[in-house]
Amino acid sequence: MTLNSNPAARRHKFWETQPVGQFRDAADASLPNGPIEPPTPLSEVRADPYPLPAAFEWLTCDLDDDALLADLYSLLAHNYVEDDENMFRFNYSPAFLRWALKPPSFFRAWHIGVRAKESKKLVAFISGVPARIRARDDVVRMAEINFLCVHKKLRSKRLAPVLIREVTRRVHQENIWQAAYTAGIVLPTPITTCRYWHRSLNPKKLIDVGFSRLGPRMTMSRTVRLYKLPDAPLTPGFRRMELRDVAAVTRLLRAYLARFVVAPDFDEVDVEHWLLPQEDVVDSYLVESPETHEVTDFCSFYTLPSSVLNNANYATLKAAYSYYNVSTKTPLQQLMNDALIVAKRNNYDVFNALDVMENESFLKELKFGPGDGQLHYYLYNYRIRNGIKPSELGLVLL
Ligand code: NHW
Repeated sequence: MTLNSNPAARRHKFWETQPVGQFRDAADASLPNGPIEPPTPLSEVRADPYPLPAAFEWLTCDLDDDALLADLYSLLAHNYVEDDENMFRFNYSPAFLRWALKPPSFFRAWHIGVRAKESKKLVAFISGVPARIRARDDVVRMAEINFLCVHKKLRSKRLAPVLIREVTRRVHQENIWQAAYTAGIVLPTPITTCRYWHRSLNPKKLIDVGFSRLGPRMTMSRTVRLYKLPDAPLTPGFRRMELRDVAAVTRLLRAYLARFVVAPDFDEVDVEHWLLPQEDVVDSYLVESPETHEVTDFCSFYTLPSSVLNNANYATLKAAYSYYNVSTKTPLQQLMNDALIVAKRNNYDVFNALDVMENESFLKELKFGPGDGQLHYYLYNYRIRNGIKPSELGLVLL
């Protein structure tokens, strides 16, 4: 082992100053669960934005402005998350960004850009959206922080801590003191660490772009046969969710999410926003019993393509990401098989799922394979001693 190859031994000049679980406290059983520090009086929350290097200025983003949205799309499309081998980069669509960043009661002040004073070019971004997240019996108002991005040319200049401090300040101004976020890197301290699993829908393309490899002793035609799916869903009464289903889906989802240690506290307004289908953004299906017309099961996925970097034949991979799924009558495995079928029918190349909630129960059976990246989940200013297992987590962040 080389020095500091253990992430917990690495110094974190910024994170060591923040109210998050510190690695050194991991063994301290006397620390209580819940908020790490109490709220400060609102009058003591810093009134002015944090200073930026002289060439840059803050920009509160109006995502209803198509030109600004296009700038944000472009910043992320060129500078956001890549895989370890730099073969793929997330390519969140403009419509997706609007959906992700403008949920009910969103705060415009939490859509924070940094631009060059002279050229007005957008060079960095961070965002928050409000959410109610339950940790054990405690429903907490939080910010979900996402889309932290610094232009490739401005990396390693400690801009990220400035963005994080600024979003924290603006969240505090709304009298909110906790946050949830995920990252592919290890920071102090994950509440849990999940793995992505991938189910090939278009194996030939996935192999051509280097996303997957032909298995040992496998030919392309055997691989294509292995992943073949029926043309239409198999479960009677399986159909797309509609506006009239919001109440039934909310009931199903609330009852289901109550089983997990950390999960969102969704009401009907949230469900309408986060789960009602929007083309190429989010898609949801349910099973309505042909006899009783009761809604008994539900599944959903969101659409997040990745740019394929440096491939002559393909520019993007169309990926579906498992979102929230609830089974009460249809076995979860059968429900998810139908989700795969509709994703395949809608030309997705791959269906991804984390090992959260009860997903482990269908991953292997439905021919998902484990990915190499990990996704760490974090809470800001909220301690969950000893963390939780992925299967105890009922939260999917975009
Ligand atoms: S995770 C996706 C993050 N984005 C990307 O990976 C895109 C590509 N990379 C970049 O744009 C989903 C840059 O590399 C970024 C870092 C901007 C990531 N989370 O400026 P410096 C999210 O968006 C720490 C948190 O020199 P850089 C969730 C790092 O540990 N911290 O780095 C976002 C170090 O601090 P340390 C991260 O490479 C959650 C410092 O930044 C991080 O030029 C945010 C280095 O800064 C990450 N992903 O820019 C937290 N990556 O202490 C929200 C690096 O270790 C917290 N760092 O020295 C809650 C706030 C709200 C609270 C409300 C009460």
